[in-house]
Amino acid sequence: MPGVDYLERIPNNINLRGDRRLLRALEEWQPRFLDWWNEMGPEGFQANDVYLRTAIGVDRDGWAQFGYVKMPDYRWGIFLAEPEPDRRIAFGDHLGKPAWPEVPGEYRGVLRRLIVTQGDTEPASVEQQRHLGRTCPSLYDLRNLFQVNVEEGRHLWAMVYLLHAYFGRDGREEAEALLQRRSGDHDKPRILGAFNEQTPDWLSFFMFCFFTDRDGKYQLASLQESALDPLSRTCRFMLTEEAHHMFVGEMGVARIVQKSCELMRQHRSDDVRRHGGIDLPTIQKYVNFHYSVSLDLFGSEVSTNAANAFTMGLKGRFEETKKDDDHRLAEATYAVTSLEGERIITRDLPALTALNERLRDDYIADCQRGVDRWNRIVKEHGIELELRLPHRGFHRAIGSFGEAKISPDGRVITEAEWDAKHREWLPTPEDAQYVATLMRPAAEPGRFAGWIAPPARGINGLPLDHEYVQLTRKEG
Ligand code: BYC
Repeated sequence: MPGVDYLERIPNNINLRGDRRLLRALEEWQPRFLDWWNEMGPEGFQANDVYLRTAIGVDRDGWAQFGYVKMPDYRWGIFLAEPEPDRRIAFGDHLGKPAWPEVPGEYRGVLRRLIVTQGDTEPASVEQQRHLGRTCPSLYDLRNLFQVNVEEGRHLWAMVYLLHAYFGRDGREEAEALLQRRSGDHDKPRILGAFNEQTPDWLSFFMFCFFTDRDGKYQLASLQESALDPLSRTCRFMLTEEAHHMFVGEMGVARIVQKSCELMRQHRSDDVRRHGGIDLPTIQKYVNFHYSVSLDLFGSEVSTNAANAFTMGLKGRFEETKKDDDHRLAEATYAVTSLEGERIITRDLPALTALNERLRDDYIADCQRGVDRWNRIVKEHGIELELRLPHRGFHRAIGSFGEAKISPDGRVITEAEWDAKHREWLPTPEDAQYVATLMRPAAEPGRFAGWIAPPARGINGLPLDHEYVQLTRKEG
């Protein structure tokens, strides 16, 4: 356990005790965070014991701690990955120079904005998911939801630490504002589009963890390359937590697909809804929705913001250090697919301004690998249907495609065609209503709702019928 001070009010591995000013600022923020958590965190389960994994160290073994915790008592803290000795800047104008221990004055504004944008998504997702506990498909899933939620809460801590430690009064104000905005709120919404959408049911939750948390993976991986060493180390540790969220999403959808296929085989019928399952065409519509709003999170295809962040050394590419080029991209080009007039075309553009698109491409390839794994389940059941990622231009709000209507198979279509067809492509209110009828709690140990298959194994080697959330001791 390298250097984690776990007994402190704010567990940390940054020697917080040695920085009185920062300690005081964070201790002032802590009760406000807890107020936010109690108001906007998982509704109705704050007094229950949950079998959670808590970070006690930043190495691989640091995750070995499992135990029952009431969520408000979770040890939210500040964990940075171990420093890399003599770390050098891997890209941009400062390539090869030592990584920065502090924020350079000239980059303050841009860095603050990146950190605030990242930080804002974390509480947003907790807010989006706060009602799901009431309709859990099993105690196993309920516990996973809460694990994801407390870790998103900790990711907020990670960004708030950076704001308090490196951005003075502006940072403190931003840290406050992170607790003030609310997902979906008309007057004070969260910053990015996907984080103002609703997560009303567990199908949406699993899709969100698969698609939207995966944006988190790619954004954090790019920020991990940052010349600002504390940001890099913070993101490096966050990425270890992010992996579990994507696992929850991928497995959740896989288990729904599995159950649907089982029902189709058992009843020799495609009409899975009659038998209490979620049919594959409905799953496809949810894929279309969550994938497209998550694609928007990468920004426009051509972005001077992204180019500047790269040149300044603030945000790199995915796996920057593994890339075999000059890491400056002054001359390089990159193939970008976008809408020009009425046509979708792919052209080589300056690689620097195409960085958002490049990251989106990495993300798309990763999503496809997951979809392929879902399709293997379908195939194993002898069913002739494939889930597909829609075209990158489908149902987009940000970037060139935001200005047009694109079909899932990548045709530029008229408003009239969109109006006639979008109900086949995106979840309709009736679909959502049907999914909502399935959302009845299965909260006895070992029980699973009828629309989702049990997972292959329990948590930390425990059986599936373990009481992962103890519901007997209720709130109040
Ligand atoms: N919604 O040059 P452009 C996660 C704005 S998820 C609303 O195209 P840029 C997590 C943009 O701000 C990861 N606005 O884009 C997952 C700009 O505004 P201004 C979160 C948007 O700046 C699950 C304008 O449009 N982390 O961790 O290159 C659960 C033109 O911008 C959107 C990050 O995002 C949008 N979708 O890139 C929990 C990393 N897209 O300047 C957590 C930090 C763009 O005109 N953020 N705009 O006022 C960034 O790196 C960049 O801000 C973005 C945008 C990639 C988001």
